[in-house]
Amino acid sequence: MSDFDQVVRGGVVVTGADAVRADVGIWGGTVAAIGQDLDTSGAQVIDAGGLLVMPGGIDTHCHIEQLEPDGTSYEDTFEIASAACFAGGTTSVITFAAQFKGQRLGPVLAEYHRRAALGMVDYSFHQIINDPFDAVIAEDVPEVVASGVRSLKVFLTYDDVRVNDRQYLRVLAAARRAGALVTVHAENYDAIGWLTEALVKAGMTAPKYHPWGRPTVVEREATHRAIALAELIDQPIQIFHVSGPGPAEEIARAQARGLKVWGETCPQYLVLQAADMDRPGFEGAKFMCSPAPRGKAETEGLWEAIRAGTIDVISSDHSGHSFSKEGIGKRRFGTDVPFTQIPNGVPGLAARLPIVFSEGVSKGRIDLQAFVRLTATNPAKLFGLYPRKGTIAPGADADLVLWDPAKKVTITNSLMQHAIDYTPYEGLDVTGWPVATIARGQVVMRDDVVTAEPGSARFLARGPYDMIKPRGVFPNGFDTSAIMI
Ligand code: DUC
Ligand code: ZN
Ligand code: ZN
Repeated sequence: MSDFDQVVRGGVVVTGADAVRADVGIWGGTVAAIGQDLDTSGAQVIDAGGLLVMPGGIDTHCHIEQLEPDGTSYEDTFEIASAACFAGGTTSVITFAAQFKGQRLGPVLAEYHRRAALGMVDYSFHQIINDPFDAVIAEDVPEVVASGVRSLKVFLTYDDVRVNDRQYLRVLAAARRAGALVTVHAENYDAIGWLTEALVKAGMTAPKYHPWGRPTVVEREATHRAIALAELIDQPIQIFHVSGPGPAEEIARAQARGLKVWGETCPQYLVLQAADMDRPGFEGAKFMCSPAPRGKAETEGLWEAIRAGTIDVISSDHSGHSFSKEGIGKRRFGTDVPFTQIPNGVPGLAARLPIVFSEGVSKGRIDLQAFVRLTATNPAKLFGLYPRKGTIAPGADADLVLWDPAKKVTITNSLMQHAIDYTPYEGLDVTGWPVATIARGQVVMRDDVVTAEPGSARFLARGPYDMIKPRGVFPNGFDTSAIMI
């Protein structure tokens, strides 16, 4: 009788470091052994012949069932989003708990826990801080972090949710005291406001003008400022959704100086372009996200930054806004509106791994191990999930994706398995596709059919870890985070 419940047999096991032909033995939902010709007697055998066996993807930036200030929410429920994740080979997410003005964090987080527990994909949260008033900073942030939500998120732009520089400093200091990472949406609020007002006054209001209102320079400036202020507090940060080499250079310079600054990008910046928004009528709204997709040269520059390690995580920034449904999603405020009133964001939970694999590995830009690092291992390490998640090793959760590297697929919305009525990647040809997804030892997707039980999701509490410890270096030698201001 073998020591395993299941054996994934005959695949090429790929981790962030290696690619070896081996079997993976699973017992009780965790990896028990990796080896040649494991004993399969009495175990369920999952044939991986001709396939890659990789860690399930970890998507550390996705907006699932996120509430809006008016009480409505992004369209995918956790249940549907879980199906989309499994369809695309992703087995863990870090999504958002969004605070709005005047709210204490405890009840906000509790509501997101209630919703996420109804899904199937393992989850954690970034706590969005929109209103860092005294009780939030002094009491709520330490409580939220102690409960296992070890990352905060701030927006430096957007009317309803942004923090100003002084508020950002407050959040950085609170994170430093509590031992949390801060993630940042970095675009310059006033510059975008200025440009947008000019565009609207000039009658340039179609979706194609969205990128005109937020060119690279506004992202570059905010990235530089976000890093400089983090340096002042000595607080580690990750810059979200880097759209091109301009902001990536700011990150590279900070990293070269030894600062704890990391960069993330998303598939939309690897395959979409500003020109996609230049379509007749309202069609361009399908591609509107912020920062805006740029051009082909920026895409190649991004790959350079990825290969250099400046950008070491690729997440989806999945945002559930349908295109054709009246009164919601992209049409929330109608279609006869300036681009300023079209909700930002594109869906991408299921498309993330196939696009990164196809554009990266199949086109020869990165190797298999880099693919695993970018989509699973590095996000797990940066956000305190490693080695339980993000690798294939004895003791790790048996979260696996069985991948056919040669399968050619044309992306179409039904394959995405989300609640959104379109994908911005419709018609994109990819090489490489997930054949099966295994979450904690259960086969939850095979041949595009998802079979997971709603309510099987688990919260991933994240304790302290070394990677995000501050350096103890201050520009003026004075640790202001030690003082509650
Ligand atoms: N940009 C964001 O900052 N959030 C959601 C979607 C988007 O495009
Ligand atoms: Zn953002
Ligand atoms: Zn986002």
